[in-house]
Amino acid sequence: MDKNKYAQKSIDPATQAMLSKAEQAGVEVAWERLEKQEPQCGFGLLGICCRNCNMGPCRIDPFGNGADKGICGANADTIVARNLLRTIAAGAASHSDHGRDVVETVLHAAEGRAPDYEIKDEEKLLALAKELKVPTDGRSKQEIALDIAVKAIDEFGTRKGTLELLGRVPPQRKERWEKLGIVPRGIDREVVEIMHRTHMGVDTDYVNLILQGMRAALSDGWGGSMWATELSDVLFGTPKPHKGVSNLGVLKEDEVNIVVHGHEPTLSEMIVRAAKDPQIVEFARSQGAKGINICGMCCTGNELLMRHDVPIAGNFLQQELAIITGAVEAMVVDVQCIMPSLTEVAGCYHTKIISTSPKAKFPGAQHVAFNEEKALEIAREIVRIAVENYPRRNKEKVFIPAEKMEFVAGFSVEAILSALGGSLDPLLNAIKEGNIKGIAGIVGCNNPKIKHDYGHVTLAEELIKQDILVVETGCAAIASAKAGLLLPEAAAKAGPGLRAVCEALKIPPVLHMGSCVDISRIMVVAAAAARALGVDICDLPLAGAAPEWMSEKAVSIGAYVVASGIFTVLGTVPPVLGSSNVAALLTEGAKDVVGASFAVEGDPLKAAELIVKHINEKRAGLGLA
Ligand code: SF4
Ligand code: MSK
Repeated sequence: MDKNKYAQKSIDPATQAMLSKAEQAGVEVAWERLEKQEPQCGFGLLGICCRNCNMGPCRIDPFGNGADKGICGANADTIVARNLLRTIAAGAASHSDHGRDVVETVLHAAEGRAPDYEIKDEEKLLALAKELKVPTDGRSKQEIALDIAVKAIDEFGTRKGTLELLGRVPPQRKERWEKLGIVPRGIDREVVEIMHRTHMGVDTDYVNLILQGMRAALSDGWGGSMWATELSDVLFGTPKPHKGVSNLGVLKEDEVNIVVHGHEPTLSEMIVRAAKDPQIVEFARSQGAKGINICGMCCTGNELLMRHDVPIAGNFLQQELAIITGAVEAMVVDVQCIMPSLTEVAGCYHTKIISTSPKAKFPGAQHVAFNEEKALEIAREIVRIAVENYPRRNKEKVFIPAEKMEFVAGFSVEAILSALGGSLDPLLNAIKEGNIKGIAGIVGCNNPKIKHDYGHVTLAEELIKQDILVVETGCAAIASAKAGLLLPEAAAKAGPGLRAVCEALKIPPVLHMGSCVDISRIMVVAAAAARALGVDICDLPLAGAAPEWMSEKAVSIGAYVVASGIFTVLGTVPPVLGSSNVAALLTEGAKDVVGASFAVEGDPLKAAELIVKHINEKRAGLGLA
């Protein structure tokens, strides 16, 4: 076996071992499919192809020898900006539709139509009620939850102007948005407006287009995504720090392995409950298994590990590899980041792919329609299907890599405040004193164009060395979990200032704050810090990074993080280089507009340098050494 070949694809030994197994078994995975796509289409990479009407498709010649306009006359600036906006619309819609589903579950639970769900975090419910001016005196938690859910559901298509949760935004930031005309309205309106403005013959001004992209993204970050986080906490409990285990080694040779994958916690929470049912456990024993092992994958996994002792099998590029272990009885999928290849890979093993959302069906998968009115019953059915599949496991095909790593996760805003003794002051003081130089959010996916987990782990290690506290979500956080960076002991890898703070608080130098929608938690901390210091978010020593991003959701995230005033470094290039004007606006001009901009840097060591420089500049701006 040419070990080096796999080491070029991933830094994770479990992934390397599974790539070898996949190759030996002749099972194709994402890395090989990327090779077959190469060289990738240059027009697509530059963002200069358009098929927004049927006079096209049109494309701009990037070398200036051929067409410099589409048939309608749209130039590269218009085409690149329109394409970017449609990407933002898709990403913002995905997060926010997830958010809407969570809100609807709370609504139905409060109405008594989803009897298996209950309000788990009454304290958070009451805090939200206060924020939203929902009366609480003498009222049951169901009555309060109902009012909150109705207010929240109205937010998605609100006709009353701006969003409820914008009360959290520092006034300086809101004023900036008002001047620019980008105060976000309901997500339904913003996404529809993007689709309208990018239709043939509507908005052709790239600056005007990009501003609408920011507005829609802000509606995701401070609306749809934030509602997903807030109400998931109300329904399933606000995360608190606790230990877990990560990587493919969490799969068990002698148990029924069920991997829950996707994004929404509503069904997976029930699957965790169903798998503990003594009758089902007994049934698993009758099938020859010692028990039932529920593991997470991607952000469904992140949602579970934030609140339960549920191990996480891996991040985005490990979904196919989990099946290739030959030890997974069922992979239960909901929405987003589920590779269409899964059913084909599963066809080589006994694994059943079980789709559950009416929004996401997969040819070759078994569909068990999720219905929150019968949530636990459906979860039991799914677990039973997996258990019945256990005797079909071919032991000769099973190989589970040994690698697994402990981690501590569950750093909600509330948990961070509690670790700090109830207020942000100790953190702000540590920043003022220079023990912590600043905070960087590392988020986003895996992408086979970047060595798997290398971007995330290298950047996080480099930043903590420089006394920068790292907060993470999504597949970035899973990468850090596998690398051991989410343990308090990892403070030994941090610079002396950060190390001392982490040791005093008994926290890791890299904090896992949740799934992709939970980037809203990072925004809440940033906004609260800015308010406490009386400055705008863009004045703070903060930065964002998405070293291995791939999804449209990541584009929406990047847009709302930058539009909120946080400098963000991307590890893979978005398709905007076909317009030097759009690229310049995003990387330079945006600073004058929203006080922050993007940078693109594929080398995480150089990305760390950019972030450190930025944080030092912001510290100087605040008069800090
Ligand atoms: Fe071509 Fe213009 Fe139609 Fe796009 S909108 S496909 S550039 S004619
Ligand atoms: S799952 S959006 S690959 S972070 Fe949220 Fe991971 Fe990116 Fe999906």
